[in-house]
Amino acid sequence: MSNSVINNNQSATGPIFNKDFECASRDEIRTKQLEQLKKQVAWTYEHVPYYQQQLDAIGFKPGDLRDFSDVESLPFTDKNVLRDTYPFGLFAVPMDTVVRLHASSGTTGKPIVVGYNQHDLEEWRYCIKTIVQMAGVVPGDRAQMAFGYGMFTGGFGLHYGLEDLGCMMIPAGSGNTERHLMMIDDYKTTVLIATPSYAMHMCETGEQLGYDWSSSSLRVGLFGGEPCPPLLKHRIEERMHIFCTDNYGLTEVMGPGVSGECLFARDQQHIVEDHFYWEVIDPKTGKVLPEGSEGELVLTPLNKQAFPVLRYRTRDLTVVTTEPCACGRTTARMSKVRSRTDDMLIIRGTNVFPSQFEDILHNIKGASPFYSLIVENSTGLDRLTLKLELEPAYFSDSFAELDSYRQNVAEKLRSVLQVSVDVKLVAPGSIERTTGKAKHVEDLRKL
Ligand code: DLL
Repeated sequence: MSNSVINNNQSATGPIFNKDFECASRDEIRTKQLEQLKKQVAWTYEHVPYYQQQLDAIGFKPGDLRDFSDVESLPFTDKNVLRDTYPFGLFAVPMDTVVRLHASSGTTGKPIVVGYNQHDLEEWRYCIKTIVQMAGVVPGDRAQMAFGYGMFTGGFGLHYGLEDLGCMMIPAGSGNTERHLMMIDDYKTTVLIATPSYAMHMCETGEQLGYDWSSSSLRVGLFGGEPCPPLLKHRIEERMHIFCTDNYGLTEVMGPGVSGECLFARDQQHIVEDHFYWEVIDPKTGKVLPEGSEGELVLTPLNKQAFPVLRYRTRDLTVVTTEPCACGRTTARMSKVRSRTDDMLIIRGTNVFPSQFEDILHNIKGASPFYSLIVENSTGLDRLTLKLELEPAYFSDSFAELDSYRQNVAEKLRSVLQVSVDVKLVAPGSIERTTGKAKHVEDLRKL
């Protein structure tokens, strides 16, 4: 986006936190990763009986790990393993040295729970410091937290990393949008931490209250926890006059801090490779794919003590490249996670991803980023309904105008998705806003 839209000038690249590693040659990065990987596999084998049994079962001893290709023979870990060992079955340190727990939703009623010792918290702060500086955040920035401080890793995870960097943390927490706006104004906040959908909600609420975003002190959005589709990002940048950056992570391997967006490779995120070994696999066969292929991201944290996991299957789909980046970093970049392997909807035999809707709507004037998809089959046939909120300027009292708009949207969707979609246009503001992760799909067939 052009600089004129941004409130304050950004430095050209933003600071680079650990130049020695982030700008090293690919060979140096791989050498360091392999060294760490060997230690991490040994630690995990020696401290977690579950992994010891798994590796013994395939006759693999930690010393057998000589090269990256050896990793491919190690078993994957998925959410089911965490569910079956709930709550502390995978912990690798005495419980009285665990100083923090976090949790995230599991595949059944129980959450999955992870733990950190002092060492892990320090490493977590390091990862956060790495990614926020990619986004141009510097010591002295005033960072306002709009994630909840709870079992979710977003709040505390980013909080302590930013504080350690030397930012003034404003721990506002989730919800109470008007209070957030007042704080931005009164405390001259420069960085907002939120899910992108909540940031959009703040933006709209501000506009309704006559808040002038163009003269606000906010400069950077550190958004994450859910996909930030191009349409949403574009709207936020345009209306809030900030740089919208995306950062990615998941509870099972740490929380936020896995990857972050620099100011050059927009829509891609540098992986914190001194802490995470990444692989991209074919989700069906489990085979590692060549660089540049889209597939499921598999992560192995490289420096975790209390809760180490090996080859965690994230279910997130991405493409990773190691091409050098204009920002000067040489660390690998993953494309924005737009969908998960378990997001895919099969509608009358056709595969449909919610991210496809976002791409189509992005190119339709007047479509807002707020929509919901409802799937049901009360008649025995799958039926897909899109409830789409229009931008206020496009919402009209004329039935004929709205109906022709609706038909146009339905036709565009049908031609790309190859399934018919019942489109319902709804008034601005009628799709529920959330302070946390937005939920776009309601699949009533499962009920
Ligand atoms: O959402 C960790 C996080 C908090 C990351 C705050 C960034 C900022 P979980 O609740 O375990 O952890 O959810 C992890 O959320 O597997 C993705 O499917 C999705 N996700 C997280 N960040 C992004 C992102 C946190 N930037 C799951 N883009 C992951 C797309 C994301 N999806």
